Amino acid sequence: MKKLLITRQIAEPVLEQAAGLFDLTVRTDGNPLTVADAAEALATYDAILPTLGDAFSADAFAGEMRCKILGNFGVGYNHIDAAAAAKAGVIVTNTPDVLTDATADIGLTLILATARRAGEGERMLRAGQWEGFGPKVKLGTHVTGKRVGIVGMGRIGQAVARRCHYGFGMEVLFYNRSPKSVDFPATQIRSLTELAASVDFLVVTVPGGAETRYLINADVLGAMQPHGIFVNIARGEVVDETALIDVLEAGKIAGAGLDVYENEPHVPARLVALENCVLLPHLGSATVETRQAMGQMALDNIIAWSEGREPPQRVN
Ligand code: 8YV
Repeated sequence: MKKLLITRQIAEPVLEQAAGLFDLTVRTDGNPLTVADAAEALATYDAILPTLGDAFSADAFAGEMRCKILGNFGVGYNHIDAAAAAKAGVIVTNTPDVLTDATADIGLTLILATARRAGEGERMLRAGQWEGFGPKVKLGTHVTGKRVGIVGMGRIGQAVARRCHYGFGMEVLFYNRSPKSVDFPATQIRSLTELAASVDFLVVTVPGGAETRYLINADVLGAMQPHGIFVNIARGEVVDETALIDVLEAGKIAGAGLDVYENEPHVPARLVALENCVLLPHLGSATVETRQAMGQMALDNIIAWSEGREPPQRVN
């Protein structure tokens, strides 16, 4: 039997199926693998099902290699050096599509919660500070009919845009590295700063990794309008977090809704102190249905490899 490591406690039915097919080890430690842990796992197991943050950097692939496949649990795999893996003969797969809707829903949750000051209102109520209805209590920004700018019109970007257009009658503008046509009304803008300057809501949905690191920098954030709201459901490293905090503190933008951070799970105290931010703990794909589907897809890729078939969601 091939040795499989699953690095976190994922959905029970997936674990049960894996236990029937492989010599299975499931980590109980909630912390991600360090580079040294990752290197040891690569030398010990035939297959690994890793999650966000497990440090499969180039250094992890430098040593002894027993592993043949990393079936990543998640669409984003910026914690895996896929090129180094390929060089070491390790297949990498991911879990696209199954989490698109859940992640887009979190995007809309953040747009609405930030614009309508839901976090602030909830905190006030729970603190026993609500003094009753007032015509001017916690007035927010209208969402319906406004203009949204999507940064990265991939699967998740399109799903956010569709919700904005069909659900909220919003005008959709977007920035994408390559020309992109979509099956709903949306205008591609060539410059990211021009997009930032033109919209009421700027939503980031690009993949993480070296190519998009700090794509959202002080220039882009500085171009936003004072009533603009910034939303990130991609990866924290896509945004210069300090620059974002600077514009928020200075009141140069109206607020931010964030699901991801530069150094998760660390969230800077300056960000936590800002009332006009809605801060979620990386919940993008966190529904029971989606997390089960992700686990199943990751395992199915590993099963395909173990049966000598091409893993369907191979990325390297
Ligand atoms: C996952 C995500 O929960 O799929 C992704 O890229 O960001 C999350 O929704 C995470 O990757 C789990 O490993």
